[in-house]
Amino acid sequence: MPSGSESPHRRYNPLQRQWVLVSPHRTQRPWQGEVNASPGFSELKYDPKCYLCPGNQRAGGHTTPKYESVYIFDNDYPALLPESGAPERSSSPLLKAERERGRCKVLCFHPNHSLTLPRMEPADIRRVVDAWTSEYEMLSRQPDLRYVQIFENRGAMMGASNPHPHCQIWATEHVPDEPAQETESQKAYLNENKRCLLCDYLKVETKEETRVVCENDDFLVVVPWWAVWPFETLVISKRHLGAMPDLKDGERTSLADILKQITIRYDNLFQTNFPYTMGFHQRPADDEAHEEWHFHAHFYPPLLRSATVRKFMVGFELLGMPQRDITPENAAERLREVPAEHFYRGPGSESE
Ligand code: H2U
Ligand code: ZN
Repeated sequence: MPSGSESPHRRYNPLQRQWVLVSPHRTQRPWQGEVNASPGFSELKYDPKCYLCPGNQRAGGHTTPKYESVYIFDNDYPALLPESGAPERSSSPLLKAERERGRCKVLCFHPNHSLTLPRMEPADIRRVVDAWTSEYEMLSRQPDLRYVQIFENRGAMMGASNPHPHCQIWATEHVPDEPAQETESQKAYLNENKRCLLCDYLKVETKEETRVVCENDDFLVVVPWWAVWPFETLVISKRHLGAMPDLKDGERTSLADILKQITIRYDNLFQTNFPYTMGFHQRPADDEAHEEWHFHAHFYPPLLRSATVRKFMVGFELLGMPQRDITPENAAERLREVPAEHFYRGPGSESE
């Protein structure tokens, strides 16, 4: 960490081309909030009321079959539809609209209602990686789709409607704004430097070490220099590749392993079922080769000081720019210091 960084400064995010205000001195202000809460794990292996548990009824008369590893279905309440008419012409260019076709799917990670990624067996997470890969392949082949966004909302705090381990996949006709911005940034960096932005960033973080949380042969996890959320992390593939189908067999196993590693650390940090939104950023599925694209995942967790105290994007952050008190270096250190083994040994644990 460079000297002088205990005073307020701003840091640049080269993927989003945005700044974040860092105010490390503010962590010294008094705090009298709650520091502990219950672990928040469900101990039910099967919940008769859960629409994602094997054999149960879903909305619209569908039944979730008695699946044994992963299960994928079309979202019964899709935000996007395969067929969608063009919007009516508006009365002004300031009232712009475009058609957006797409698909929405739900992917259950495991039949056990109470398991979460950090508590799943590595071989079971590997099955999830395989399912993500074939979904990406299948959806990116559709001529009307140009982006495949795989994401997991975990915990009610992040809007997950159900504790059963699952993620969503939304595939869209247009590349959404976040990956579109990352595409432009990576393209510009490659043009200017003749090297990949995230390959270079990987070298910097490996050398500096202060923001590294954990790693394996094929992936590195850092609290990025420009992190906005207190314990935000970036999972970067060590090899330059653009999307899941490019992963070799061993790299898929490594991806499963690194997801387990980082989510265990998250749970251990506040000894809770740690909420987050996570998702993969992959090469757009349009007609271009996208040599600039470097596969990665973002974890955006809202928790700040304990299992119940979260960060809100309000005030200056809504009106001006994002701001953080705890430095990325400090967040990485705290995530590194927790044990690599999951703290929870409840009746829902696989290891029992
Ligand atoms: P979230 O927990 O991230 O909200 O994902 C659950 C999804 O499951 C959600 O998008 C869908 C919701 O539309 N769903 C069904 O497809 N069928 C149901 O019977 C209930 C919920
Ligand atoms: Zn369930």
